[in-house]
Amino acid sequence: MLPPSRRDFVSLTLSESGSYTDSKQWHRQSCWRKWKQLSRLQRSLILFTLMLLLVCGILPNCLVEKKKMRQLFPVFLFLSAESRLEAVREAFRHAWKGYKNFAWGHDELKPISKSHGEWFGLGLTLIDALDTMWILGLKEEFAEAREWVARALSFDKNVDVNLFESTIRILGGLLSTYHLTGDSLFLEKAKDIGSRLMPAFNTASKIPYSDVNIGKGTAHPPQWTSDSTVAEVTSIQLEFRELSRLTGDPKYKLAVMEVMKQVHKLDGKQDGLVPMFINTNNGLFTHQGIYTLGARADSYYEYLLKQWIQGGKAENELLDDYLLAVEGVKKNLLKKSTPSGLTFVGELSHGYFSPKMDHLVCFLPGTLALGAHFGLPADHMELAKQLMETCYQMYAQMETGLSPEIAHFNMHEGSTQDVEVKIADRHNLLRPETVESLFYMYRFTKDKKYQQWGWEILQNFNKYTRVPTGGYTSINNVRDPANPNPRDKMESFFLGETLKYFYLLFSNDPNHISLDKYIFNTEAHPLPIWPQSE
Ligand code: DMJ
Repeated sequence: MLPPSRRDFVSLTLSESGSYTDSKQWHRQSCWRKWKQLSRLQRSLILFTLMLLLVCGILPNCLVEKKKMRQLFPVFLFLSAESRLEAVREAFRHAWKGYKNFAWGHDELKPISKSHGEWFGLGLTLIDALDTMWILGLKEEFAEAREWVARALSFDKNVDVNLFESTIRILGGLLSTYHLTGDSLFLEKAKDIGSRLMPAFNTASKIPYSDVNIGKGTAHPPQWTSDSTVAEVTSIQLEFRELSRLTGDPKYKLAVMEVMKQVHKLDGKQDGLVPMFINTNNGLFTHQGIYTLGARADSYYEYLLKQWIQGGKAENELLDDYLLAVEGVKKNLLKKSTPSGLTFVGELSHGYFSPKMDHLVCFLPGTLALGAHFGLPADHMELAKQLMETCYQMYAQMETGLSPEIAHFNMHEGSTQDVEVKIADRHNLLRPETVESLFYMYRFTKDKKYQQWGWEILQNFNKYTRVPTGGYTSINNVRDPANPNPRDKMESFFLGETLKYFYLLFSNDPNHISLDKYIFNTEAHPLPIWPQSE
């Protein structure tokens, strides 16, 4: 027996003969009948094919609200790799235009006031951006900048610089540019700044001071304390070790490895997690009991792993400390948010957990993935994937699609929003950490969603931080798309790191700065992994 619908169809067919005069109406009815004649499977197939055509743009675009489609079918909307790479080059050129016109040779561009800011007075943005230009293939821009380094860059200046910042940005930038280009100019400049930074290590404990006068050869702690920051004294090792290798002079390496040796043995850690300060007189941790993977501790963890990789995976103490710290993170700092169950890394203060996570912590998925790539436990990669999702959500859940500097995660039952942002934490400084981790995650998994997430972020930087007259600016409020409130500063790491990681994320060539040959310092400057024989 026919199902009821078929019976309807049969009766309709019979009544049709000779009674329809309006051909359009007849055609419609006829199509409808044919449609109803099809089996459920046939109808589903046709619907699915139509949907595909629609998504691929064969049917008119206006039929679909693009944004909705992007959310539903992101896989169909990938742009070609080349157009994304070109978009990054274009962003770089735009940033460079502002720097060149209003801040040439100075540390930072102030794109709104069309002026510059000075920190050390050493052309910080220009040096930080050298290897980015090389990697992006921006030859003209690179040539101009090289000219400035050759003619105008002098470290013979009566100026106080921060040891950590000038090591990772200037020494790191010069060393990596030397390696990429083979141009000895950059090595000479690296030797010059490296040796001028050495007075920082002349302390009673051999834990370096935070500040050095590179003209006078004197060093000192900040005015208000004799402490240095733990992340700062433990994240200069990749650069000084490489300087020793290149110069054949062991003094640089010995100085920074002494710091690692001492920190390795120190009391005051909790399950491998370190406090944020260390005293330069007695070499002990201070302000104990506070543990974070964010500001003042972050790159300690990153450099444990990276030194181990740089040195050919032979320095077991570094590996042991890294593995212990990852377990410490899991045990003490990892929680899930409500309602979505995002895994996040909070902080511990004298036994109390705080669901606060700095954007800086978003280096962690990339570092965990890098470790897993070099043979560390597979569950590091699983954690990396979860944290990567969280870091992406720190962007996606904001009204501008840009992450705040600090997020607080909800853990209360019944919460409707995972991420909350305090008013003082709503700024975005164009930081790189999430894009950096997306780059590692894409390299190791080949999962296109990481490129797609990065693409969304780049578009939001363009929408809310690009200054029409040149440059990009930090903003004060990621929650207000109508008034993100520019801060008038383009940090050097936007060119040194953020745009470089965008470019490498969108490149499908794993040999373009191969992660088996290079290790990125914490300012995104690639340094060679030493050959096993060394
Ligand atoms: C950079 O200078 C480095 O990435 C550092 O490790 C952390 N802070 C900035 C970028 O956010």
